[in-house]
Amino acid sequence: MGKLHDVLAQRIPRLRDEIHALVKDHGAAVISEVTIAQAFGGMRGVKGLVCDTSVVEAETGLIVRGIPISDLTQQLPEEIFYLLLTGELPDAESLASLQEEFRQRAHVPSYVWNVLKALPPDSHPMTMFSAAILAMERESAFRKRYSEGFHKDEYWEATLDDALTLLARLPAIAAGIYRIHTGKGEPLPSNSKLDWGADYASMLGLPDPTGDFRNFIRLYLTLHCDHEGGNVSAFTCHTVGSALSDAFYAVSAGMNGLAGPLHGLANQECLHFVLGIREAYNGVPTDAQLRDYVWQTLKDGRVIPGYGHAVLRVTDPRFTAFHEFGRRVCPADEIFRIVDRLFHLTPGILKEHGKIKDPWPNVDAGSGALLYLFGLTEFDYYTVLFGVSRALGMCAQLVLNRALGTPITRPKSVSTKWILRTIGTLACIA
Ligand code: AMX
Repeated sequence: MGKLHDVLAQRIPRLRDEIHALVKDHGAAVISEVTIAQAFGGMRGVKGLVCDTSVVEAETGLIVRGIPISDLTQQLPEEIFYLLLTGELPDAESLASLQEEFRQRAHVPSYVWNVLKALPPDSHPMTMFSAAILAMERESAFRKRYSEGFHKDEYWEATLDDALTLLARLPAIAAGIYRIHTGKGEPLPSNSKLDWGADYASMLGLPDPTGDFRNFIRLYLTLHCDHEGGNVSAFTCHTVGSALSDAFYAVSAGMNGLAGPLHGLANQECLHFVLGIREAYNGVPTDAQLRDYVWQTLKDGRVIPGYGHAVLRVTDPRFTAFHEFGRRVCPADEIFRIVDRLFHLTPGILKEHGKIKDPWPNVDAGSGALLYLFGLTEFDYYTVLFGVSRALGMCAQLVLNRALGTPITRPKSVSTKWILRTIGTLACIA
């Protein structure tokens, strides 16, 4: 399995020893407490998971293996996968070896296309994406080796094998879904001369005379790669994987979480919001009109898509990267100008509104506008792009967890009665 496998094979024993010693020497140290509000409130802020691929700090945003995402915008997504897994960016030889590995595994078997074409035409692209990943489970190296019986120290190798197959095929599958779903025609063939992101862009079949679109897709895939371990898709993938369900089961499950409107589907909601503004004002509104529009949305009890975050308390650096890309490539575009004005006005309005903890734009506030500009106007497809990228993080986390023998996830739940009894109020209520 090439150089990536060899680098991991060399490092994993040391990593196992380090974690083993840490738990043995300090296993009883307390790192978190849980309040009743947290137990009822989506476990926000509870530290009960370990994830070394990336961290998200409230004041800095995404940091991948110690490197702020804003310093990684020039890297290819496959370099990011290597970084997530090993903690280092690959040298030229390691990158070439990983790209070759992807090329050798890139062929999508015909049964996957048959599954996709058999789905009803109104199926959401995320349903198609998750179904395609799940359909490939029959090829899992992990499941095959597990049923034959293999040593738990080798689980990570079979998981890496599955992850490489899955990732290698995702661009063709995702691009094929775009073409099938939008009726643009048969899936286009992969071009083995291109890198992972550029090949995906090319298989979507949209015009790209300047090469800006492929650069944008590379950037998109790099920026969405991972967001530590507790977000819905990563945590779902982790939990399913912890039952030793293989990477196809686990990543497909993670994608189902990503499909939710408060998570990965938010990017399509954002563009919808921006297009609604353009339609309402027949172009780019004045700042006063925009202010009214945002306030009215809040008064109607709706959220401003693309603003707020469960963890972040600053402008998401991934939004900044997209914003800078837009300023360079399409500063005069109407939709981009609305995104830009919203960025200047919305945080102040949300602060004044007073409910939201993070009034700043998240990753989704601007990416849809750029996709739209490049002709990718079918915004129910956008979460699939997010999913192709996020599969990098899900797969890296799965491989590392199998390497460390992370046990099955099983937090303890308690009943409301138990809580009432614990705080001594059950008698008053009952
Ligand atoms: N517009 C208006 N109100 C908002 C808001 C927004 N963008 N974001 C949060 N609020 C409101 C909440 O509805 C909540 O109101 P309530 O007390 O009446 O229920 C209050 O502010 C407090 O919420 P919070 O603690 O600041 O947010 P959270 O951690 O519960 O949720 C998130 C975070 C992202 C789900 C939320 O900010 C939101 O719905 N944003 C809009 C959708 C979006 O952009 N999602 C993308 C997230 C990134 C991703 O995963 N792709």
